[in-house]
Amino acid sequence: MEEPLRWMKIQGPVRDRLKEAASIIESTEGNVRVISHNDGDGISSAAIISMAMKRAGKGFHTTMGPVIDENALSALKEDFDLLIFTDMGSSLASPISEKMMEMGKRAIILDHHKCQRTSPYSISDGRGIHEINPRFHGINGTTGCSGSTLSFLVSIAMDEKNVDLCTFSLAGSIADRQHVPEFKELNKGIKELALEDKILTSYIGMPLHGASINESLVMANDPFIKGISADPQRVHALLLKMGIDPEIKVEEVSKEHLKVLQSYLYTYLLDNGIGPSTVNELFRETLVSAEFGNVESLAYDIDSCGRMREMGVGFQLIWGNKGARRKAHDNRLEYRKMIQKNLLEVEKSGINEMEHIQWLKVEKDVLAGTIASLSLNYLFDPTKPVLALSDVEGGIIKISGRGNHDLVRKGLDLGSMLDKACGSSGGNGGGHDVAAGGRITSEMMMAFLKEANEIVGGQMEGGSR
Ligand SMILES: [Mn+2]
Repeated sequence: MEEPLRWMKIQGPVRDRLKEAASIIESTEGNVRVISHNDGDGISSAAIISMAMKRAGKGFHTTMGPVIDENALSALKEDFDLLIFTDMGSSLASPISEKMMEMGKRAIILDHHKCQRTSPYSISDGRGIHEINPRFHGINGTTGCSGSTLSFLVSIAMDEKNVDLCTFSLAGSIADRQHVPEFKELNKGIKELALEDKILTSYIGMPLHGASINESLVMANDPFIKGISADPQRVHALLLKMGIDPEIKVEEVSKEHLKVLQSYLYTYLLDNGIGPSTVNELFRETLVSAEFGNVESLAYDIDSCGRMREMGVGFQLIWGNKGARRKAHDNRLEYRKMIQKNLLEVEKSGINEMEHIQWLKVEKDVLAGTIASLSLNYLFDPTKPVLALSDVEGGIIKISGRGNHDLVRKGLDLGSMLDKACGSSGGNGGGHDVAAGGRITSEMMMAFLKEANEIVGGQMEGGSR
């Protein structure tokens, strides 16, 4: 294959900026400090760029944590010559720039999050920062490019041999849910490169993740198959009835058997009132690595390391450590169990219905977003967005709102709703149309819900306003 960036048709300013980032790294003689986000995309971004530096013989030190703030920035020690931010940095470009000028050092920002500016910071502008963010180049940073995408593209700009890291580029994008309903823009180019180079293979099918076909159905949360998931006896009987040995690996199930099982589940989910677009999204392209298995499964293993605050385990997994791989898989199982326990509780206790929204209380605020989204898609009325409310310290309620693409098409914008409704309850909120969050004080809860209900009603077709 010709030079990968050219092959993927990554040309013009984006290609120039990737190449420039590569040459900044190559020209750095001293230590490189990498600071990345602590989620699945952040861990993958960090592991990819660190591997590229190791292969290039560079000295580096990598940390992963929450998105850095100005305090953490001012506490930076002068123990590096180049600072690289991955999966974060664009929103703090201005203070980072000041800090770099003060220290006389350089920084690279590889970020895909929204920011207020319309053009990137550049070293040639005297800002001390070389910033790459797809949003400055007409590429969708929410769906077409993650932090890992950028880390990977800089890595292959450094050396084409790093093309094997494409698996983790795609895993990072999956962790940021950029694969549903399909890979787009830069992610799509990388997927095609991976298939063309035979690093990955693909088939169309439902996501089934687990050590055995049995485990993959018992532990299924997305989809949560009401009446089947979490019921080992029912799963066992169902598989036997289809002539499938429950203990074999998903990859070992014959094509014919897989077809029988998947068409059964397709019909079952539809018959149980699951929205057709949710069911259709389940039947998507699945990527498989000979070494790392199902790439979506790999992505969730890495992501759950972030959720369990064991980012180093996810990082080591990507670097090929077998023990870390087992530990990451255990982390995922533990996380899946926690989610499933909460889903079963929610299924039992039910949801509070209002005219245009539904809401429930979730004890652990870190699970709220996931529980909101899974309850909407698999447990309750898919035509009303779900708000999950969690009590956190100081009499504060944290809110996670989740919708789906059908609702967004009908006018739902949870980001603007939470901005408004939290704002008039003395709190704050915001985010995307399909997923957003906010905070209010607990005594404002009822007033907030009433206004949230009215705003959503107004946004949706046939609403009350
Ligand atoms: Mn990200």
